[in-house]
Amino acid sequence: MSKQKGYDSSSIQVLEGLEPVRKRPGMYIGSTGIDGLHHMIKEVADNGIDEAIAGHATEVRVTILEDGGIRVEDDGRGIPVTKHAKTGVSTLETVLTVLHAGGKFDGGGYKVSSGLHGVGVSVVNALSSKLIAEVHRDGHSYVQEFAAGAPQGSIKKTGTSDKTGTIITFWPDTSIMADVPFEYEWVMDYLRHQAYLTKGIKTFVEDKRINKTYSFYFEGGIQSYVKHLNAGKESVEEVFYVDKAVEDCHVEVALQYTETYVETVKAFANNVFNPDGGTHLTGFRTALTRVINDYARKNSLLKEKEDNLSGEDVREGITTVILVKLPDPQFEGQTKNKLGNPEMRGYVESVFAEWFSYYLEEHPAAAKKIVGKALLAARARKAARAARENIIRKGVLDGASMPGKLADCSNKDPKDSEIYLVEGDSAGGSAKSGRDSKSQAILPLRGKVLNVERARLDKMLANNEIVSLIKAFGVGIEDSFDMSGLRYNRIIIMTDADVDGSHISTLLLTFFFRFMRPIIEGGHLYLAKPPLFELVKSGKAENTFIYNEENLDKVLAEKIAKRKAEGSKINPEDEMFRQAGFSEIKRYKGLGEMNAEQLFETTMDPEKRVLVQVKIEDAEKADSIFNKLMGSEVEPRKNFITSRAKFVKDLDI
Ligand code: 0RA
Repeated sequence: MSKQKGYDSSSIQVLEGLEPVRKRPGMYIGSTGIDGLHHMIKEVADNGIDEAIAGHATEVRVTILEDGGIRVEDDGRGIPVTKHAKTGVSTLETVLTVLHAGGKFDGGGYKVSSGLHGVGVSVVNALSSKLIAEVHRDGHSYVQEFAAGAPQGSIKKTGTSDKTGTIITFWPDTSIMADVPFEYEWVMDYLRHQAYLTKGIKTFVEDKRINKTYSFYFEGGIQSYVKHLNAGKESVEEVFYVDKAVEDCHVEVALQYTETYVETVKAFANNVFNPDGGTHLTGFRTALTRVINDYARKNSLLKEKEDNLSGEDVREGITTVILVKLPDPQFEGQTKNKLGNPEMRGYVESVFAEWFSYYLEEHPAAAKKIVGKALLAARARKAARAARENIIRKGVLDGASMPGKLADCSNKDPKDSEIYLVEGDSAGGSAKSGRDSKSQAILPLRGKVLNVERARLDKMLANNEIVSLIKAFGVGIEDSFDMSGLRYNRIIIMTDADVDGSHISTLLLTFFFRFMRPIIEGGHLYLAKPPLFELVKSGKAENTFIYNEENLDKVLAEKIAKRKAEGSKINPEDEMFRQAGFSEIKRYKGLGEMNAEQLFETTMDPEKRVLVQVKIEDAEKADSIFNKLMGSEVEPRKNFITSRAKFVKDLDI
C-alpha cells in the first residue's frame, strides 16, 4: 500500500479497518474464486438496484472491460461527497473504506442487504488493486481513486455535470482473487433477475472482450418472471398478480398454474433470493390451501364427505414468485437462506388470501380449472400411493434383489465404488469386459429411458429401466428416499456423443433432477466424456485422444508449431493432422466403435478419463431447460435444441 503525502491519521485507521478483508477474503465474499469475483460485481451493483427500489434510479449498467476490470454505473442520486459526520472524510470515502458503511443512512426506502454476506462496497475496494469512483451530483462530477482499499489522494471535483449517479470501476487484486475471467452469462443472469424484481428498472450488460451487449426491462416485474419460468409449459390460466403495502412493508405475489406436476416457487426479501423460503412462503402456502378449499366447498366442487385438498394438491403445477420488502429483514438458518421475520407470515397470508379469493370469485372459469386440477392431483396422489404400497409389498424396490443386468463391482464400500450407466447393450458389453471390476459397476440401459417429466410415480415404477436404477443405487424413491443407502460414490452417465446420446443423458438428468436431487447436490453425478477423435501415430507410439471439438484445432496447431521449431519438414499442402505428425485421424461416433480396452482407456480409466460433474448451479436454469426439453410444448423444445448444438456442455445443470 503506497503512502500518500498529506494524508491524515483517519485514513490509516480506515486502512486498518479493511485489513481483515484482505487477510480473510473468504469470510467477506465467500470465496476468492469465480464465485467471489461475481460477488464483487453484485456487491457494487446491488447499491444501484437499491437506488432504483427507492425510486431514485432507472438504470444499472455493468461493463466487463477488456483488461479484467468491471465498471458498474447507475443513475441514482450519487454517493454523497460532503463530509461524513462520524468519519470526518467524505461519505464517498467512508462508503468505500469503512466496513458495513455501504448502506443508506437517510432512512428512506428499503435497505437491501445483498445476499449471503451483504458487506458493502468497501469489501470490493479492499479486494481491488485499483478502484475508481466517479460521482455525478449537485451539478458537478467528482472522482477518487483507491489502491488495495487505500485512497490515492482525496476526492477531486472534475467539472460540471447535469446528471446524477455513481460509476465504480474496479480491478480485482490478482494477488488475492483468482486470475480468471468474469462470466458474461453470470452477469446476464444476475441483471435479468434484478430487472424482474424491480419494476421499471432497465439493466444493461456490456462485454468489451467480445463486443456483446444486452439489456433487460420487464414491464410486468415478477409477473414477467413467472411467465419466464413457465416458458415451455402449457398454462392453465393467466398470471395472477397482487402488489400491496402493509404497515411499513410491501407484499408482491405472482402465480400461474401450468399443466405439469411440479411446483416452482421463488421467494425473495428485498430482492435477496431465499432458497429455503421462510415466513413469507409459509404465509403464502397457508393462504393458498385455505382459499382454494373455501372456494371449492362454497361452490360444491368439493363434496361434503370429501376430504379437504392438501397443500401438495393445490400446489401441483403452480409457479409462484413472492417478493416482500421490509425495513429490517432477519435471515435464519446456517446459510441465512430463510426469511425469519414473524410479521411477514401474517402480512403475506392476509394480502394474498384477500386478493386471491377475490380473483377466484371474479374469474369463475379460471377458478373451476384450478380447483379441477387440484382435485385431479388429489386423486392421482391416492392412486400413486396405492401403486407404491403395492410395489413395496411386492418388494420390487428391495435392495436385496439387484437388477439382472447389473454387473456389480466386487467392492462393497460405496466410498470406493462407482457405477456406469451405459447406453445400449453393446457398449454395455464392452464396458463390462473393460472395467475394473473391483470398483466399477456397469448397468446397461436399453433404448430410451422413460421421460419422467410427463409421468407420475405409479407409471414410473412400472418402467423396468427406472426400477433398475432405483434398485441399483439403493436409495429408494420419494417417501422412502434415503441417501444413506447410496451404494456408489460416483454415478456416471456414459452415452454416445451424438443426438440420441444427448437425449438419453437428458432423460436421465431429468430423472435425477426431479426425483434424486440430493445425488446431484452431493456431487455424486457425472457425465463421462468419450473422445470425439483419435489422432493416430504410426508405429507403436501413443495416440492422442481429443474430447472436444475446439481442442482439435488447438492440439494440431500446437503440434505443428512444435515440429516447426524442431526443424521438421512440413508440407503446407498436407492435411492438418499430417502436418502435425499423425498418420491418421479417426472420428468416433459412438461408444460401440471402441473395443473393451479402448473404451476403458479413453473413457473409464480413472487415471485418464474426463468426467464432467453435474452441478445444480442454477436450479432455475435447469428447471427451465428441462421444461423446454421435456415438457409437453413442442415449439420451445425445438427452438432450444436447434439453438444449442453443443448441448451437453451447455446443460451444466
Ligand atoms: C450513501 C447514501 C446515499 C446514497 C448512497 C450511499 C449510494 C451508494 C451507491 C453505491 C453505488 N451507487 C450508489 N448510489 C448511492 C443517499 C444519498 C442522498 O441522500 O442523496
